[in-house]
Amino acid sequence: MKKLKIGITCYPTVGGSGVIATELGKMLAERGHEIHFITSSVPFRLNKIYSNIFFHEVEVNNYSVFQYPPYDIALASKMADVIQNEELDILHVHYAVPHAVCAVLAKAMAKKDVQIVTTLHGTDITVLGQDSGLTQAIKYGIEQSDIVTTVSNALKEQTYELIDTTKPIETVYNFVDEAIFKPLNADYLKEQFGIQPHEKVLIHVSNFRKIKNLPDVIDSFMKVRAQIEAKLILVGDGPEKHRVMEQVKCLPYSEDVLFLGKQENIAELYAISDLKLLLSEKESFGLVLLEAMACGVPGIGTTIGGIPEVIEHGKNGYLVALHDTETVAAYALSLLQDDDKLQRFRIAAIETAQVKFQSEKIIAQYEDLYARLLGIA
Ligand code: GMT
Repeated sequence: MKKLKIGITCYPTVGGSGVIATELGKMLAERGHEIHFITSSVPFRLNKIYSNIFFHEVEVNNYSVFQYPPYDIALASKMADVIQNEELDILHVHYAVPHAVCAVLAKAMAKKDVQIVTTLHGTDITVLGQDSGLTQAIKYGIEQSDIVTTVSNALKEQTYELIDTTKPIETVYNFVDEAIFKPLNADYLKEQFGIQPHEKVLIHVSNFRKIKNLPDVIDSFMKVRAQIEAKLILVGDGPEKHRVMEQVKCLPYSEDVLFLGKQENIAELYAISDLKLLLSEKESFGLVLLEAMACGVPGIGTTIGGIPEVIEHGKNGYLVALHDTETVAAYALSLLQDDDKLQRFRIAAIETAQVKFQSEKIIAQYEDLYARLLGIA
């Protein structure tokens, strides 16, 4: 395929959408495309030097005349500069607001025929889409984009439910870097965390927002722990963390819940884990589930949003109704008390990650979509 100049804008801090945007940029660069990240800081997963990846920092000066720093205008202005100076073919933005709206404004400012691709990740629709103060902007960003994608079919349907639009939307699933998320041996970590070799390990990774439903994760674990020796590893930080810590303090087996805070080498933590819990109230995809699966850790997730597109019930994990912690515990025990079954689920999880969500296949889907837009298909 012809090598393209592609601009990428995302939230560069920790979060699934930023991870996907960054990994996409890295993998496109490995295929020879020239990538220009236009973000407020270097994306956190951009941890390697590439000669064909460039970073354009969006700087917002907080002049006293402004009541609020004008980030969106600064971003649009920087995008317009990059479109013009670098002669971008594609500007791929992640999130409808503000990024798609900024891209549309930037294209008008730059007076260039750059093609805008917008990927919706979930929170921008399922949370922001319910905010009447933003609906018009989200609809505008979606409709003015040249192509819109969602990370699951469920998110596509939710977008049509919440945003009154007939814009065609395509599903392009998330993926992981298989070179990082793969089965590893990290038994030494078990010892460091004081986990006995025979103890089973459950893991939850999130940004501890309310929608991640941590109380059910704790409750499910306590039910499991009442039956078998196990530990729960909680990775991440966020608004609900303090409340969750307080909740755990008052429970039996509180010493079996380990709060690890934010961690970078999550694959090593998956290497010592047997089961992943993601019991969210809202989840457009659940990238953390896929990361775990790629490392050989099956998951139990709620029948919410895109989770049923990642977990195949009874094969690579289990699906449960929201707040049904009895069933979560029953399924967890059925796996953790049967090594052969757990092994079958582990293998199936790896296979799902490697086949259905294979990165090469997904990157090729994005390339096809760019080629279609540029008429070079
Ligand atoms: O889950 C979060 O709170 C972070 C959020 C984001 O915007 O980065 O994640 C969303 O995008 C991820 C990547 O596509 C998805 O895997 C998550 O499911 C999605 N989160 C929600 O829908 C709540």
